[in-house]
Amino acid sequence: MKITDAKVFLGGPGKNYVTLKIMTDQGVYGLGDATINGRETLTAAYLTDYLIPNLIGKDPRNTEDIWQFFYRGAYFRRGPLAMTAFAAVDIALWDIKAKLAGMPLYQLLGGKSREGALVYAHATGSDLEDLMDSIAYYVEQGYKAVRVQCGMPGMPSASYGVAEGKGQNRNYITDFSGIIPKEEIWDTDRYMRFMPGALAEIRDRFGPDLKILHDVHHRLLPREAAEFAKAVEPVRLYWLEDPTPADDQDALKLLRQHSTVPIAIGEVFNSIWDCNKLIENEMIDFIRVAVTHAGGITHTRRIVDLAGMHNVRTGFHGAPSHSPICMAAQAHLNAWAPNFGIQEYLVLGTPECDALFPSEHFLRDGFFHVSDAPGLGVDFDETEAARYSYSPGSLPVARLTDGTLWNY
Ligand code: EZ4
Ligand code: CO
Repeated sequence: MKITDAKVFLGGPGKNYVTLKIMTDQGVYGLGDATINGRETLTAAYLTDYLIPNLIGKDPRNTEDIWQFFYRGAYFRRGPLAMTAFAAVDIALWDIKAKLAGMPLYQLLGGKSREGALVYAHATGSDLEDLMDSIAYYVEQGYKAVRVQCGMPGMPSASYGVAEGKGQNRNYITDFSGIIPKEEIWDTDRYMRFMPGALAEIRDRFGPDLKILHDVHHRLLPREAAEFAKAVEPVRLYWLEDPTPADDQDALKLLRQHSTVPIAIGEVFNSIWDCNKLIENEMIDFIRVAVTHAGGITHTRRIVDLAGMHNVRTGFHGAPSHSPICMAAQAHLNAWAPNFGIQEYLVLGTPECDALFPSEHFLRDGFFHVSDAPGLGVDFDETEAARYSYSPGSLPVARLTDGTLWNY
């Protein structure tokens, strides 16, 4: 069996999805995703210029050897762009393998460990009352877990995760168009004074059962993060996400000495070498890698197994910029993983998105149910794809009130 051709598609409804389709001499094809927010043309180029020419003629069933060929063969290892491009190939090859077996992909990983996978939604508000309405909306929809992000009184501009405007159609992704990023102002002192009290009010309003998550988005120094984690301990968060930037695998030592709040980190990691110390030293409770950004199923499965040995559960990244192909791959890992925790789930469920990526995966009462179709269980409509093209965009940057560039 041989790979005969592969194509990259760039674009989608409101998003620059990078979709890979690998064709074989037996008619079976596989789909992969190389979407990386704000750098989509680069993973597309990595695929087109290097990986695809090297795939032609290879046996698509040798997922491991092909992964090793690209990873070791790159000489300059790892990095988000390369690992995302490898992920697209790997996901597509697992799709082919499962289609050949006539099974949903999770069967090849070890079958189902649970029926539905717990997901969380994103509630957001320009102020606390607005956020309360947003949380109530998701609770009414049946969600058992909600991430809460809130605008802060006196903060000079909108900050990460916070909606502009109010009402049922609030969407915290406002306008990321253009290659020059928009700038936000971040005031750590105001955040430290406001947010713990706001989280306590949310807990009071919604009672003990709701799983409440909060994303600090890398904004605090290690000492500040420890103070914050202590302050929010009575709220009983499901998790506190990215309290500090994740580059420093020792940054959580102080926090761990002072607080038992569960910590989730890893959405910017692209390999097991970014998180092995965090996991082995049991500095985190949830690992947040995305299968798309961490080398695909072959590599992410190794991270999941290492995590499982150290009581770290999964909480894969699933922001709105993640394509339905990434989410399908994660759904199969979630169905299998013995140490599954929760899944962030925010794929744009619009008719346009469903038309481009038809699938039978579905969400019900706050749980994601994986499709039983052979392979990934998601397709790609090339006629629909012809409607879309790349639209330049960039994530914002953050500055402190004195102008110092900070962590977005
Ligand atoms: O900022 O996906 O938890 N989710 C997040 C996301 C990330 C974006 C970056 O591409 O932190 O909203
Ligand atoms: Co996050």
